[in-house]
Amino acid sequence: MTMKLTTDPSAATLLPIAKKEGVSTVWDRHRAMQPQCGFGQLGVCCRICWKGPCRIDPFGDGPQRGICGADADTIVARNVIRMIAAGAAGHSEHGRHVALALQGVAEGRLPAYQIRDEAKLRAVAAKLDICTEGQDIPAIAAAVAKATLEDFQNQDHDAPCNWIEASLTKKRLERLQALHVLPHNIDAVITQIMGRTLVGCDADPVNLILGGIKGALADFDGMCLATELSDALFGTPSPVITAANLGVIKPDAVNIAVHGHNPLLSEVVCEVAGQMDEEARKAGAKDGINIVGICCTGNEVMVRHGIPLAANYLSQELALITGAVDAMVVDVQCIMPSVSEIGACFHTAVITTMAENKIPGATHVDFKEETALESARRIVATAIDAYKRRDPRRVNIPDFKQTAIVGFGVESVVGALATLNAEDPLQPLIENIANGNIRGIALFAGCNSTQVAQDSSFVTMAKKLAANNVLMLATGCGAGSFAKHGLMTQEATLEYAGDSLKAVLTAIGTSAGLNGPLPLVLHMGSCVDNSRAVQVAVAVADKLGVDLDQLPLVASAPEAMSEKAVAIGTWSVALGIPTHLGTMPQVTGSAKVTELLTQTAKDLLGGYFLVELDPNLAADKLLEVIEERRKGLGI
Ligand code: CUV
Repeated sequence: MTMKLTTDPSAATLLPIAKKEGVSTVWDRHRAMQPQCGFGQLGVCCRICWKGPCRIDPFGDGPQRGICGADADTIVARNVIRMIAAGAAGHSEHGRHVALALQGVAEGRLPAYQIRDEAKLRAVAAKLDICTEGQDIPAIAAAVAKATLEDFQNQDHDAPCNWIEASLTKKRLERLQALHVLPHNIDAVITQIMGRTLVGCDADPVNLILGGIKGALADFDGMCLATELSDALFGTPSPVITAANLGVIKPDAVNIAVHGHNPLLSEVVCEVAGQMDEEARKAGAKDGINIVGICCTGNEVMVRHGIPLAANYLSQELALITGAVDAMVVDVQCIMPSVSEIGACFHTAVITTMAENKIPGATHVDFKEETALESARRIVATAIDAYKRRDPRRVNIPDFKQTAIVGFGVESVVGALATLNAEDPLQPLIENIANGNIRGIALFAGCNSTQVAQDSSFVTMAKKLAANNVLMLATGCGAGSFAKHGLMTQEATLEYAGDSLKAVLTAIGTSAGLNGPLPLVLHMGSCVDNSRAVQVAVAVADKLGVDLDQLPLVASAPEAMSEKAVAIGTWSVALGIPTHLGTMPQVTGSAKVTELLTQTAKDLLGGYFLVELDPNLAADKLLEVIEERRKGLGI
């Protein structure tokens, strides 16, 4: 039974305990929800006004138009672009927080933060075309923050956002400009989507989808700036050896799980935990404080500091069922509201921190950048207090953890390649792609979903692509899956990589001082860090003088579920990348929208969605796409 729900080995220990304790998990609720609403699955349910809800009969017998006259194409298109708007809002709100924090640091207002990576800040300034000559670090930070915040303020429709302009190939920008889908202002574009999808507004599915693509590109803009400014503030990732899965929770430590997305909170919690370690020991925790990560906050601190990852999305509740998490500190996004109830079943303090993200039953510690240290101290003290209430008889920490070598940002990938060719670091990568040692590159991203046995599609696809010599990058819960299942190890490279891929990864890893190959899948970070993968692709495309839609590059979200994944997938398509989805998107109630996203997009943008629920077939299809692209390049 367990294996149908999840392939995470720690679930086999913990699900029976959940049952015994009377705790319902995401999988219980999924089962209770069956059968799920078919109209919703097809995207033909419209709740945009309250003459409705309306739904279109997919079999053609019942109503083909809603009460206002909207047909399935209009309804599906409106629904999907509202998802994009929500996803873009989440990512760019995260980005805005980081940009405002950078501004605060520049102005000396935020004692908890500093510019930890000055070189990165300078590189970002150069990228944004900001002159830094004779400027000190605070002045550069101020100028970078200003240029970034313009992406939320610019009112000139013809002037694209600064970050997107600095982040794509020239050809791609021209192509997107010609379609009028380059965003000029993240907030405005999101607002436009909400406005044009009101009752009685935009009814043209093509026009709606183009508006959605613009929203998705605003999402991309928000991600680029979130990633790069976080690097400047908190450090740029470099390879680090750590571990993943629930076995990283320690029986004799005060365990604090940081969960959500935004590093502004988790970074300070990590720092303060170090300072309060002695207090935890005094409370009886002989291993002091142990921070573990969940979801993308987990990925952020994992790639920057080697903090171990306890869980990806679907196993967040299992972390609590170990009975050994003393505090779960959450910020924004992907936090199941059920965690407060489960925490209450045990001794766990579930702590919300963001004014706009509260959960009934959780403790709220208001987090503001200005008073971050105080809040973090309160959070850590709450965890130590909770630890004192922990019942050791209810502790069940599964004995599963895997080593994971993580932290492959653009800088570290280029740095590793530079050990082979210092003058022209990209050359070895390009050579190996051209000669076929590496057939292509696949970026795995996105969530877990209860529609797929947790992690199974990620792992199945990765093993097949590896055997076929595809270089793999990963972010988000995809990265979490691979880390938990041991695919971010050198052993995995030796076991699963095809011969030529193995040879390349070994050559790079060895010359970069790793004493063996690079791991089979390179962990690039959180969801916003998908922008890192694009940066690598843009560098390769620029060097070859081609556009992104010519590269043997594919993306896959085999277990996607979040509206954010809809936004990411759509910009991926807009950048020219064939993008696989392994869960059924809620658009199939409109043949027109489905065709737009899976076929017309190919002509307009070069990228397109490819939906395949079977991970084996999906891998085959991506391999075919890669070969087609190679042919196009004549390699
Ligand atoms: Ni942002 S969005 S479930 S945590 S990847 Fe994980 Fe990643 Fe999806 Fe959420």
